[in-house]
Amino acid sequence: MSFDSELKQKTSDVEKLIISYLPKEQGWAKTVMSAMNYSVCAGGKRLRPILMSETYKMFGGSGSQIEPFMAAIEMIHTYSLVHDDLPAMDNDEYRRGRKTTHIVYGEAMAILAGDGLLNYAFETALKAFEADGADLKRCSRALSILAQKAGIYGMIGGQTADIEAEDLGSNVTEEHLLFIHEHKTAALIQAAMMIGAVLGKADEDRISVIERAAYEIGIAFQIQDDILDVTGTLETLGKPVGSDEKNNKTTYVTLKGIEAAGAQQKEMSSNAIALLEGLDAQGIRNDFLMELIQSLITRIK
Ligand code: GRG
Repeated sequence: MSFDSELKQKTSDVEKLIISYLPKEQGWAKTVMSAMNYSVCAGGKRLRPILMSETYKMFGGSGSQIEPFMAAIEMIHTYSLVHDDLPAMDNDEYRRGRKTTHIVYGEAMAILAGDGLLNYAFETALKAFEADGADLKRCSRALSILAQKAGIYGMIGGQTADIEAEDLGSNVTEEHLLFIHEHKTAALIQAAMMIGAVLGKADEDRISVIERAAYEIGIAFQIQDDILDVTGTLETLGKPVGSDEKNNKTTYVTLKGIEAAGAQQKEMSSNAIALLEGLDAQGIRNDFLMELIQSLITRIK
C-alpha cells in the first residue's frame, strides 16, 4: 500500500475510534454535547492520535489501553482550537472547512464546549485503566504527561505567552517565539509521542529521545503552519490565510523571512529523523512513522 493510502486508512480508523468515545447528545445539557461533537467531528488531520499510536507500535505496544488516550488527546487539541477561535482570542469564523463552534452555537456555548472537551478528555483517558491487561503504573505516568503538557507548563502556558506577544509587535525576540512554539504546539505533540512510548513500555532513556524528537517535530510543524498562513489557500487549509497578520502575530516568517523559516523547518525535521534513526539502530523502528514525519515537511494543509 502506498504511504498516502495507508495514511488515509489510518486517519479514517482513528476518526471512527474518536467518534466511539464522544458523548451521547441527550438530556438538559444536550446543547454542550452537540457543540463538542460538532467541533470534534469537523475533521482535521488527526495527527496527534496517529503519532501516538505509531509511537506505541514502534515500541512493540499492542492492546487497547492506548485507545482512550488517542481519543483524549484529540479532544484536548480540539478544545484548544475552539477556544483559540473565540472573539477574545483569534476571532476566526472558519476552521477545518466549517464555521467555527462559536459562530454556530454562540460564544457562551463554545466556551462550555471547550471546557467540556478538556474535562471529558480526562474522563476518557481514565478508561485506559480499565482496559484488558492495562499497566496501571504506566497509565498513570501517561495521564500525568497529558495533564502537564496540556497545562500551564505546556499548551496553556504557550498560549498565554502568545497572546501577550501580540502587544509587543516587532519587539518579540526569537527566544520568546521559541517559548511560544515549544509550549503552544510542540508540547501536545510531545505528549502524543511520549504517551505512545510510555504505554509501549519504553525505558526512560528512550522516552527522553522521543521527547526531544517530538520537540523538533512540533517546532517544525508550527513553522510550516506559519508558512502556510502566508502561502496557503482557504480551500486547502479549511481556514482563512493571513490570520497571523490580522492578529499582529510575530512568526518565524515575519522574524526571519520565508526562506530562512523554510530552511529551519527542514533542519528541525531532519533532527527529528536523526533521533529516530538512533532508535532504529537499536532495533526500534516504524517506517510509516518516519514517512509521516517526512511528509510534514512538505505538507500543504
Ligand atoms: C486556547 C489553551 C488554548 C490553546 C490554543 C492550539 C492553539 C493553542 C491554538 C490554535 C492556533 C495554532 C496555530 C496553534 C498551533 C498548533 C497548531 C498548528 C494547530 C493546528 O493543528 P492541526 O494542523 O489542526 O493539526 P487539524 O485541524 O488538522 O487538527
